[in-house]
Amino acid sequence: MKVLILGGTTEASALARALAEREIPALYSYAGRVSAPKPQPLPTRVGGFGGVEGLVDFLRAEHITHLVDATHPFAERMSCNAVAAAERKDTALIALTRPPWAPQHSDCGQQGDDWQRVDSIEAAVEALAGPPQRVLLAIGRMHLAAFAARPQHHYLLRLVDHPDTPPPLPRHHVIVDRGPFTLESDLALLREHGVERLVCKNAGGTGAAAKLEAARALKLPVLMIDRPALPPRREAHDVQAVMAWLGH
Ligand code: 3Y8
Ligand code: NAP
Repeated sequence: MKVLILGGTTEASALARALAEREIPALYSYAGRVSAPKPQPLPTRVGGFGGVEGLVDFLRAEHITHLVDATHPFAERMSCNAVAAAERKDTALIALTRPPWAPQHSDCGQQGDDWQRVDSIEAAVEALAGPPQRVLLAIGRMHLAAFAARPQHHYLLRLVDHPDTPPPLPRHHVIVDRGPFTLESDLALLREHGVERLVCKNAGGTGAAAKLEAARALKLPVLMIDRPALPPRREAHDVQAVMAWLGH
């Protein structure tokens, strides 16, 4: 058995630890999106494979028997490539993915979450029409340019790395931080910057959920971007289920 983890999430790191502890032969893969990805307890490769073909070649060259797609729910192209490559190479595939977050409804007097759900980054930009607001844009770096269409807002940007070029947003403030985040730090962040609205992706999981708890406490509206639809594949929601699938 030899496992390849397509990583980049809190759950992928937890799986890497579980495999390393049991000394199961495995490799960890990052896309190379950030300057210093978290070190892993497994041999790690960084960078794209070169599409489906490249991934098939890699699976063959490294004698991979089990492919675990533990990428983020918005890593749509990687997940599609994993399904195609696993099919072509007849490699066993499982996705380790987190259930989407759901809004909490009002109970025992506490007001429910105030979510507006949209189905894409572009729809989120559309929804930001209207008078200037102070907006926490917690969607990372790759899709900031789309929000240049709504220059009236003041954007608080949380990025993993300092941007190499200033974001195309006339009014913004950059915070460099990587998760997992805590309720305490996200409450302080929202208060300190007078945030009036959040924009975020429905990542699920625990690493980025603190901002939603903080928004709930401060009764702030959330513009929630639903995750893209992915091709059908076997899915697990926790490390134990993946270990069981691997026969451990
Ligand atoms: C390179 C590798 C771990 C993994 C930690 C999780 C939690 C913190 C929440 C906010 C939201 C965001 C962003 C986010 C989270 C975890 C997890 C998660 C969101 C690292 C990492 C890599 C990346 C890539 C990066 C993206 C960006 C997205 C920032 C490591 C830290 C916004 C997604 O600058 C860039 O180009 C950044 C790009 C893809 C999305 C975007 O569009 O910009 N993640 N994030 C991975 C690679 O190279 O393969 O160093 O750990 C991993 C983590 N990011 O082990 O604890 O599991 O989700 N990452 C989102 O969810 O909206 C931050 O700020 O509240
Ligand atoms: P993506 O758009 O689905 O993938 C684009 C290309 O990046 C893929 O086709 C592949 O290149 C390469 N790639 C992506 N993930 C890879 C991995 N783990 N190992 C090797 N190559 C990878 O992916 P993304 O949204 O840019 O996400 C990149 C990474 O950041 C992933 O590891 C993901 O888990 C992590 N991440 C993403 C988000 C997010 O919001 N998207 C949030 C947290 C973490 P080739 O076609 O050349 O093989």
